[in-house]
Amino acid sequence: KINLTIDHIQVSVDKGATILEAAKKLNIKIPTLCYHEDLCVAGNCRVCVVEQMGSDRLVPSCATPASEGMEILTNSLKVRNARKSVIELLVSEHRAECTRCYKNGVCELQHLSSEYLIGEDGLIDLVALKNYTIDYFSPSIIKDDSKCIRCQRCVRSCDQLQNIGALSVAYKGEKMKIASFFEKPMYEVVCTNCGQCVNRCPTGALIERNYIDEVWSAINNPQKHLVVQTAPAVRIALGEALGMESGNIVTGRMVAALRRLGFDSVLDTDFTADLTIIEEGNELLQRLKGALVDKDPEVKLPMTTSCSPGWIKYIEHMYPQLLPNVSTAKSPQQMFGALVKTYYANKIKVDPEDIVSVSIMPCTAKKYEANRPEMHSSGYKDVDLVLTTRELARMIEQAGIDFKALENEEFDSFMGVSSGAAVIFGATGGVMEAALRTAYEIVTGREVPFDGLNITPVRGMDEVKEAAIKIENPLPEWSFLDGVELKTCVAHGLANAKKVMDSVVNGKAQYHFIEIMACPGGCLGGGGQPIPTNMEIRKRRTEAIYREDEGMPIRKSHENPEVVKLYEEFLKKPLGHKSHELLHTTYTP
Ligand code: HC0
Repeated sequence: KINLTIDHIQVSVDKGATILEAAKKLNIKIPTLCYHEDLCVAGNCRVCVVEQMGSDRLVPSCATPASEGMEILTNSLKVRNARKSVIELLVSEHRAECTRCYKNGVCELQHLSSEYLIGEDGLIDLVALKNYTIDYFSPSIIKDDSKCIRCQRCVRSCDQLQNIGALSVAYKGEKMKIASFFEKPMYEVVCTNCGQCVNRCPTGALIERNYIDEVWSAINNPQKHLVVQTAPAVRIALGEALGMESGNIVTGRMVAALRRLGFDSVLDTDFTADLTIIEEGNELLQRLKGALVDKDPEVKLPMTTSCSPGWIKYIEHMYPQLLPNVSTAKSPQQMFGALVKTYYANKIKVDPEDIVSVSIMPCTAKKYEANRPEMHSSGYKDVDLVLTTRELARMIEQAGIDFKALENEEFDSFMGVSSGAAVIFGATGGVMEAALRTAYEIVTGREVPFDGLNITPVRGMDEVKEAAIKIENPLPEWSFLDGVELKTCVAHGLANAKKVMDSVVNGKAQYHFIEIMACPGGCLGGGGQPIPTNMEIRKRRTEAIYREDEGMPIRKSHENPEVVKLYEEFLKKPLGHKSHELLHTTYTP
């Protein structure tokens, strides 16, 4: 242990802990900007400087390890003056049009500027002297260089969490900026639209492209029938953006709020998450048969999941040779969109032309996914508008709804009923767990041999997780699987996806099925979720997801009665003609 004092208070920390961490232990808040708990330390903004007594230096608390006998002052006049100068400089380089900024009220620089009483005096508007670009071209993310304070949190998010490097530091000195490859628009470079940079940008330099006004216009158009679907991970995080603690499940309140906002049908992406399991599970079994029985060289294993659009864009860029390994099943969002304008439109007797299909997603890449040219299989754009969890929270605030006071309401049917297996899609390992619950039962007629359906080896925040299930005594139709050990792997965050895919490419991994989610923790850590994010918050969201699953009356996708009915009435059978037309696709490099 290391003993030191901070603001004259004794504290002991483990060797290697920083001054910032030691101060946190005492509940002393030191302001930070370039620091983020999920990322390595950069120490470049100097906002977190503190005074080390006995030395005339100020040191950055985020980058300085605590040492024995240190005496630290976090709020001396010297510290305050230095910090204020740093903040003044940052503000002078930042286009501070705060009242018109999307991040107004939630900008970390604005907050510090207010805390340190940065007035007009002495401020030089350096932004006016510079050329800057605003990149509006991506359907997911807006990058506004005039608001960038060059803290590089985005660069580190893209590099360390996602191993992509779509953003990096370009030029030096006053010309230094955060740029994409050759300063091309984000949609032309390797950016996967995951939004992890947006989640960690302290200012309005990187924000989601919002479609709030488009949704309000549609709601207020009496010709239009507004259908909304909500992703699994929204219901366990939306409350955070509306003044609640993390880890609250707000499914019923969210449904009530969506009705109050004016949506005509409030439905659930979880319904098509269950449907995805039926289609994808059957596809896996079909591939296993093709590889093990027919020995067909065209059949590719391991099969990977396909529901995370950031992952799809990543594999298209980085491992195009492995695209045949990706499940052809569309994501639940897109299956939902294709069904809404065909099956559902017919059921409620509304012309699909008059339906506006909106989805609420924890994800910025879902905006891009909905715009992909493949996603028109209903004959229309399957999903018209995608809002993030944050955008929905803003609409609820705009409408003056007291979210905490809402009574729980139920989703509409049809396409509103789901299972616990669908809810856990929102957590890393959830799609795998849901798939195994169903696939094992299809093959053996028995429940998966895990405690109460909980397949714990695929749960949790380990970077790469593996689980193997031995198939014994299968039903006659699946006798070729007798004794086969089904090997699975789960990774979340694209840096971890890279580790898994490299091991597939070099032949070291012998998996049958791999789940990849682009974001840390899975969709619950998506780029459209409430800010801030850190491991602690993601863990609380994860616990909430599994609580929601445990509390559901149905916990296996194949037992969802609405999905069963959908097959009876419309699709007829998994992987059938209609399914191929509406629910499957292929991706090209
Ligand atoms: Fe996900 Fe999904 S689980 S990708 O993370 O599969 O975004 O929550 O909606 O589509 O269902 C996100 C979350 C979804 C889809 C589902 C899948």
